[in-house]
Amino acid sequence: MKLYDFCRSSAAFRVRIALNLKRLPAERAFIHLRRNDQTTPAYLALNPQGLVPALEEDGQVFTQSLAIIEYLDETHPEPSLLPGHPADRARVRSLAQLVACDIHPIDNLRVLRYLADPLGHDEATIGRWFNHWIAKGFEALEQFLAEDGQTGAFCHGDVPGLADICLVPQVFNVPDDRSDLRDLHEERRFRASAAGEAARRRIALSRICVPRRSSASSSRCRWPPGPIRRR
Ligand SMILES: N[C@@H](CCC(=O)N[C@@H](CS)C(=O)NCC(=O)O)C(=O)O
Repeated sequence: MKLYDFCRSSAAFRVRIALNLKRLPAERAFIHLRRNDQTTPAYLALNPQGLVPALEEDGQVFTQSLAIIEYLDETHPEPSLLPGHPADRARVRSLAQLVACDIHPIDNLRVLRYLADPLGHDEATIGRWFNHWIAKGFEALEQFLAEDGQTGAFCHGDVPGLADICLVPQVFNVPDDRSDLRDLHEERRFRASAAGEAARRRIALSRICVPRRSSASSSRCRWPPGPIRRR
C-alpha cells in the first residue's frame, strides 16, 4: 500500500490516522504541495484533481480521504471506524462531513491561492477568510457534540472513529497565531459544556496520532506554514 501524502495536508492526515488506528503499514510518497508537486504530469496521471491524499494498492489508485478511509475500514474491519447501527453511522458521517465537506474545502491551499491571485486579496484578508470558516464550523460542531448524549470520550461514544479522524487534523490546521480559535474549540467553550472532558480526550487522541516525521521530510516541511504566496 502506498500513500501519496504531505505532512501539512489535513486530508492526508485523516488517512494517516486511520492507518495508525488500524496498525496498517504504508509506504509514503511525499507530494510537496507548496512546491506544486501535485501539478506535475506524473501526479496528475494518478489523481487528475491534483490533490492529496491518494492511496495505491494492487495497481488501483483511490482518491478522496473519506472514500479511502471507508475502503480501509471495509477491507480491514478492526478496529471499526464507524458504529454498527445505521442511525449512529449517519451521525458520525455527518460530523465527519461537517469538517471534511463544509470547513476544509473552502480553506484549502488552492482556494487561498486563488484569493491572492487573481482576486488580489492581501494576507490579512485571506487570514480572516480562513479563520472565519473554521470558527463557523467549530461553533456548529461544538453544539452537535455538546448537546448530544451520544458524545462520549470521543465524538461518538468512547472509541475514536471517522468523526475524530476528521476533527483532529482540522484542529491542527488552526494557525499558531490564532490560538483563540483553537481555544474556542479545545477549552473555552468546551470547558463550560458537558463535553469538556470529551474535548480534552480528543486532543489526547491528536497527540497519539501525530505522524512521526522522518528527518528527510521534516527538513522539507515547514510547520507552521508560511504566508500564502502568489504562484
Ligand atoms: N476532498 C478531498 C480534499 C483533498 C484536498 O483538498 N487536499 C489538499 C491538501 S489537505 C490538497 O491536495 N491541496 C492542494 C492544492 O490546494 O493545491 C479529500 O478529502 O481527499
